[in-house]
Amino acid sequence: MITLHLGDITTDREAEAIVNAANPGLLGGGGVDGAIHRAAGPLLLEECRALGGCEPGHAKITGAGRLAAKHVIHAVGPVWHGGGRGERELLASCYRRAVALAAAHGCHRIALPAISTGVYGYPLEQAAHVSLEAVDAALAEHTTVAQARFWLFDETAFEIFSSALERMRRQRSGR
Ligand code: AR6
Repeated sequence: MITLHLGDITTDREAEAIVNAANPGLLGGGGVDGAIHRAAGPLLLEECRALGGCEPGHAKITGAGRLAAKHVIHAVGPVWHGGGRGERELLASCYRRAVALAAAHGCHRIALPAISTGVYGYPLEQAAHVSLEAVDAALAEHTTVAQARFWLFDETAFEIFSSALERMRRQRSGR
């Protein structure tokens, strides 16, 4: 099941894992990454230092410091260069790996941001389609993960994800 939520992902109280839109250094940054590190506290950065970075399209897991969740999954999306440098596959891949990691760590509910749609510049409509399709397929593969909770930070992003989710569901039901 995919659900959409408007607001700050760090306020999620139901997910056992929160996915972060990280960069390859995994040492924090702005946007959702900054918000997650601020809310989790210094323990998270300490754990991240031991990870040795992460390639775009991949994800790594840590504890969650002071957050209500048990884990943070640091997923590195692609920087948007116009769409011709494998951005779509890299974006889908980091979501797939995030869901696989959640499943491997026994998480039933995960919270996810709209990876790459901020500083990394991925156009929201295209990102919504790719992200929802990737997560939907990953949930079908990892059935112990029962809910993917997408957090959209503003109303525009929320509307775009809502339309994309509706379109995906209509296509699935053959209408
Ligand atoms: N909760 C939910 N969504 C948020 C929040 C929040 N608290 N804050 C921002 N967003 P971005 P990226 C939305 O830039 O594009 C960082 O510096 C935001 O509106 O956080 O993957 C990292 O360290 C946007 O829709 O991530 C990397 O260097 C979405 O989250 C780089 O940015 C993603 O925006 C990663 O860039």
